[in-house]
Parts: sequence; structure tokens; C-alpha cells
Amino acid sequence: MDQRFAGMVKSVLQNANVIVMVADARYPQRCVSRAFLESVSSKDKRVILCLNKADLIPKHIGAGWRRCLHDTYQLPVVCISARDRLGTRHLRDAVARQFGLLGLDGRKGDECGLGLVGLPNAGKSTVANLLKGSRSASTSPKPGHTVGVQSLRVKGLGYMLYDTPGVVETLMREELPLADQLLLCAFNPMTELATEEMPDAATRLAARFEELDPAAFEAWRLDFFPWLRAGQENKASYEGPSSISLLFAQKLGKLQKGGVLDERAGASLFLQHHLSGKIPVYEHPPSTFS
Ligand SMILES: Nc1nc2c(ncn2[C@@H]2O[C@H](COP(=O)(O)OP(=O)(O)O)[C@@H](O)[C@H]2O)c(=O)[nH]1
Ligand SMILES: [Mg+2]
Repeated sequence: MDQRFAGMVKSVLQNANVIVMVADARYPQRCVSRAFLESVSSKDKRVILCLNKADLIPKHIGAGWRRCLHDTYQLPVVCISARDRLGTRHLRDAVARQFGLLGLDGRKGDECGLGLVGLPNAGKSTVANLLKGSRSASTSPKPGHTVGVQSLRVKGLGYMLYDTPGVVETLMREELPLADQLLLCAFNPMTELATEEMPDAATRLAARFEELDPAAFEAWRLDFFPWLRAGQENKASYEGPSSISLLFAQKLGKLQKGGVLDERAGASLFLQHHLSGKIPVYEHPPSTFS
């Protein structure tokens, strides 16, 4: 891991005793790295892994990941949906237990801090709101929204909350290949990519879905593009990841002048579809753990 990055993360977390690493429950292995976890943990800092967006996966998958990641990293792991406020108690209990293990108790006037780290769009600000119980950390559906360090003192919480600043989020994001940045919605392709870059991005994302779970990706395609079942000759067909943009263009009737399917428009629609969480393809925990 790059020195600049490690230094930046350290300075953000210097006042945090407990660190909650927020990861997307759909693709936990792609968000969590051993090097990162080692760089944030120390003798006097405890890390909790929080798998968020559990509403987008089946319960047994979340439970499988919880066991697997706990065994791999020897850390407390909670699986929650910050948006739907599910698993709140587990998260609060885990936080209280870790502060307790450090011998810290906000009620005794100890200076306690809780740091939220994770990629852009993992749901850190939503988790902050959940912990606070009201809305004052601003959240946004646009990746990369939190710009400066946000520290929040919350009445009755007994600790300060620190949200990851945008600059650290950006560095975390840049450690990943573009396909994973797209998969994890770690940036907004609608605003950050040029139209001509959209088809390539769509192909990379579709290729990731193929790798993660080809059967689930196919089931979604057959459902979303019903003509693929019947194999209609006059319509776009699926010929691998690079054909996904044309399928979207076909479905939405996006044509260029001359009646050819508009691949760029189709690509942009596929990327948006994924940003809104509508493609039910997720990473499966290793079978030995399930
Ligand atoms: N489906 C789902 N979406 C969530 C959940 N938590 C956050 N989000 C959405 O993810 C996006 C990013 O959330 P935000 O808290 O701003 O993420 P941050 O960039 O890590 O601070 C927003 O559109 C949230 O509504 C969740 O539990 N489930
Ligand atoms: Mg945020």
C-alpha cells in the first residue's frame, strides 16, 4: 500500500479508538484487504467489519460471509442494512463491546472516538446516521459525496464519530481495478466517464458479473431481456460481456441516426441500472464456510 495513503488514513483515524470498516455485503472480498486492515489496527485501536446493504443479498449469504470473514481476519463482523435500519442492535453492541475491551467509557469522561472507513458509496454516512439515531451526516446516492473530515459529537452517544474524508475515499478507490470500482459503485460513471468510455466500462462490469456468478447473471438477463429466451433473430443477442450495451440499447429502443443501436446510450443505461442496485449478482462465500 502506498505510503501517502497509509499516512493519510492514520491521520484521519488518530482520534478513533474503534474503527468500523464499512464494506458492501454483496462483494465483501473486493472491499476488504488484509493490508488495509493491518494498517488501521494497532494495540489501542479495535476494528469492526460492517457488511452493509444486506438488504441486497439473501440472509444465508450474509451469514456465510460473517463466519468466513470472522475466521479469516479474527475480527468482529456484523451484517446490516443501514438504509433499512436492520442489524442496528448488533452494530451498537459490537461497538460498545470494543470500547469496553479498551477500557473506555464515554460516560466517565474518557475521550472516545469512532472512525468510519470504507470506499465511497459503501454507506459510511448512512451508518453514521444509524449510530446517531438522527440525520446529520449528509448522505447522497452520488459516490464521493463526503468531502472534508466530518466529525460529529453526538449527544448521549459517548464518543465522537469521524467519517472518512473524500480524499482518503479517492485513494482507497484508486487502489482497485476499474472493473471493481464500477462493481462497488465507488465512483459515479455518469459524471466521471466520457460517453465514449461507457461501452468499455460496461463490458468490464459485465465481465465481473460473469466471473462472480455466471448463472445468476444469465438468469437476470433472461428475465430482463425476455426476447433472449425465444432467440428472436431481428434483435440483439448476448454474445458475452461486450454485447451488454447493445442489449440495453435494444430494450430501451435507443437508436442512432440510420437506425443502428446506440451502444453508448445502452452502456450508460446498464451502468445506471447497476448503480441503483438492480442487478442481483453477488459474491458467494467460499463453500467451506457455508
Ligand atoms: N440498498 C442499500 N443502500 C444503501 C444502504 N446504505 C446506504 N445505501 C445507499 O448507498 C449510497 C451511498 O451511501 P452513503 O452513506 O452516502 O455512502 P458513503 O459514500 O460511504 O458515505 C446511498 O445511495 C445510500 O442510500 C443499505 O443498507 N442498503
Ligand atoms: Mg459519505
